[in-house]
Amino acid sequence: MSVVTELGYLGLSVSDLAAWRAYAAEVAGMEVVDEGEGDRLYLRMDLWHHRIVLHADGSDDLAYMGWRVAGPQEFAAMQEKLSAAGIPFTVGTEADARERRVLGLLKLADPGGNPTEIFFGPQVDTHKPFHPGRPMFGKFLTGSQGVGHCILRQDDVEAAARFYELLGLRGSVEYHLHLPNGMVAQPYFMHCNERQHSVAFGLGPMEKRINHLMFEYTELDDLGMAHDVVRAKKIDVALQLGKHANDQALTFYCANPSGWLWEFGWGARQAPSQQEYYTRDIFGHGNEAAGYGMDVPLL
Ligand code: MBD
Ligand code: FE
Repeated sequence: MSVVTELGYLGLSVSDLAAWRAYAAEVAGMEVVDEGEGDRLYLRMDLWHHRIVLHADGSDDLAYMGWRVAGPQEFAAMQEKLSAAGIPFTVGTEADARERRVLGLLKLADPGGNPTEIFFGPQVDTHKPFHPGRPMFGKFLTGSQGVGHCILRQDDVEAAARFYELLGLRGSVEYHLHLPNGMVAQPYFMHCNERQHSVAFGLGPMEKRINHLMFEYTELDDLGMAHDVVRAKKIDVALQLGKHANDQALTFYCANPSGWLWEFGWGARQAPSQQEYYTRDIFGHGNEAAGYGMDVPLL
């Protein structure tokens, strides 16, 4: 059985690379690495060569997600599993693998059409200490929990759930949120390691492939510092500080330079072994700036 073990990396298409360089370093605290290619920047969050690539190709959306499998055996078994399920994929060339800094990768699409990669063997630069883009009290929480989580566009939630189950994730609907129009939003959350969810969907129609990327600090004070910087720079906050019912992380959501959201977090609990659902968050998460697809009432 081959299962994915973490959301390992992300590629983001951006139009304003300079704004992104400043945002990633000064707001989030990520290490920006410029290897002189001109069309991209790498964002480090730990010892990996990178966790995020910013591609300056102008579409201001998710470019691809990379899901990790443990090694070459799991990589081969995953290809067999996808073939048996009739899911089309291509095997990345050596040049593709070099570009991603991995030993091997597959390229496919999830049912929402989101470019998806399955890889093994990331380049880990153990000789190069993580150097944050601004002073940090602690680190980014990655390791076996991967980069964080994202909420994706999926027109067919059931099809998306079956696809991610095939990859090895588990989960279900975790909220019934009563909307002002009388409808009930039922977002679906899935996990593949201790991180309570690595992917979620089912928040309704979306303009972009991605609504938000969540990442987590190990220290509360880094979340507080990020929040101060966001407020000082008057960056749009879509959801104010609050604590989710499912992962119980203290988070806030602010706009990134591509006009979608980054969710900054701290203190999430691990995924419980049995399914639960909730009707609201614990506290906070008040709606502030509208128009980012997060106008759902979480309280
Ligand atoms: C999350 O991370 C989230 O983004 C939403 C909308 C609800 C619960 C947890
Ligand atoms: Fe989230």
